[in-house]
Amino acid sequence: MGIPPTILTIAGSDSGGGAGIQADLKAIAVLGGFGTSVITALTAQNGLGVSGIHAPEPNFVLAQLEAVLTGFPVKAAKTGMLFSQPIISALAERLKDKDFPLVVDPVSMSQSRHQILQDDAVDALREEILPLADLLTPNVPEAELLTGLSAEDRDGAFVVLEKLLDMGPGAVLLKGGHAVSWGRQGDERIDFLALPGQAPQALSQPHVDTDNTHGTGCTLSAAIAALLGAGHDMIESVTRAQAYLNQCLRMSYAPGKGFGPVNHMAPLLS
Ligand code: PXL
Repeated sequence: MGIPPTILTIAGSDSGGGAGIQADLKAIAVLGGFGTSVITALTAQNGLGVSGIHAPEPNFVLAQLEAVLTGFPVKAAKTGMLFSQPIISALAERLKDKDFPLVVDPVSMSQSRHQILQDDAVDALREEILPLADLLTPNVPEAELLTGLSAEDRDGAFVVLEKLLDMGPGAVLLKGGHAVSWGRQGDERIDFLALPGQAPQALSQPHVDTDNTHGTGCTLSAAIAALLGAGHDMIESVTRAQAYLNQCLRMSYAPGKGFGPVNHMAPLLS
């Protein structure tokens, strides 16, 4: 057995086990990576919602990052819940001279619509983190929050993609899904991948009818990072990660009250 590539997740903890760091480490392991983590915040959470958030001092977030970067040959990373402006600025300063691809999931709300990014952190995310991203993976509300524009219809979504690319990431994956008309085509659910100088590409997956969707965004971005770290190119990493998430949705279940998570183990069970 070769040594698995080290993948880093920089994100929040979900005590409910389905999103955040817990989702990321499971996805990374199943896709063949060795997962390391920098925990930006702790959420007290279950399938019904978030009841509390506690964030460490930015210096301790940085101490975790320093320990991982000096101890492991990180091959790819992702960011999820970054929570506050001071945490974002501290991370951005240290990540400036990274030599691995970075996937940025610009998480702002939990599935239960609890705000997990502070209002004054949006500018820091846009100005300090987006330029460091090789791929940005917003859903529609996050894309609208970052640009101040509507992505409800397809033309609007394309303008939003252009505007997001102008903010500096190497590529943008705008996640459509059921929430917008352009995200639904019969039984297919569509995301658009935009690379600079190219028309956005529609990447679709068959719809899975389930309420157990907790952690989908975290899982997708962690899976993309794991695949980039294993040496796949951007399109291959995104499409394989979408297929992995689709499998996880098909085998999802609710282990407790409320919305259940996706089943990260799916490829090992089928
Ligand atoms: O949905 C994104 C997300 C990210 N990170 C943490 C979360 C959630 C959603 O609940 O709890 C820690």
